[in-house]
Amino acid sequence: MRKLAFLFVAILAMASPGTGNCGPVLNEVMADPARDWDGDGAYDFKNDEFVEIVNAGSAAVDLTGYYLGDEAGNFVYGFTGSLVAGGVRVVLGSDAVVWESANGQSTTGLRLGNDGDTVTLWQVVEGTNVLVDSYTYTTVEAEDDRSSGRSPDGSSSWALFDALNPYSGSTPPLGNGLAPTPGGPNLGGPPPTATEMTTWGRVKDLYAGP
Ligand SMILES: [Ca+2]
Ligand SMILES: [Ca+2]
Ligand SMILES: [Ca+2]
Repeated sequence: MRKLAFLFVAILAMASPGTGNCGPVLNEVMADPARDWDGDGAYDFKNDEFVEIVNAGSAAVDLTGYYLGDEAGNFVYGFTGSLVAGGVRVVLGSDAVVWESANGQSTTGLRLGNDGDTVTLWQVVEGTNVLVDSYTYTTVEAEDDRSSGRSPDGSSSWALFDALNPYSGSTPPLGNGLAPTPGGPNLGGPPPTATEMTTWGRVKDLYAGP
């Protein structure tokens, strides 16, 4: 009986992203960008969307076989390389377009609807698509330049990063007054190293002003 109880707890732990007993999970989502988040010099509603993942586990993870998907589970981006424990990786809409083009798909990007939508993270294990994590956001979260993110990285609670477009309502997730951090740790903190995220420098430039 005790063994059964332990097994149940273990299964629960595996099924709950952000409990510290897992690998990559979704960490931040921006569905309705209003500026040039991918740093290509132009604003585009599709290319400047982003989804960030974090490795919430305690060891580096090979991201080969992990995919971002839309609400129907259609893949929009395939990861490569490895991610250190606690490391974050951002996928911009333009990254998804490049991946889709290389994989013979229509180049619809991350497909983050602005009326609320669901983002999914998958791992293909021996030919089977396994849902690793999903996040469903509301239309409030999908307003100009607001992102929703785990707060802090990898935890089970989500906040609205609303510094660029403050939200004063009371529907969770509540605004925390902080800026979105594509490729950087949520809730401030030092920016990641250059090898972790090159886009971060471009994002910082956005806030530096003239
Ligand atoms: Ca959108
Ligand atoms: Ca852009
Ligand atoms: Ca972030």
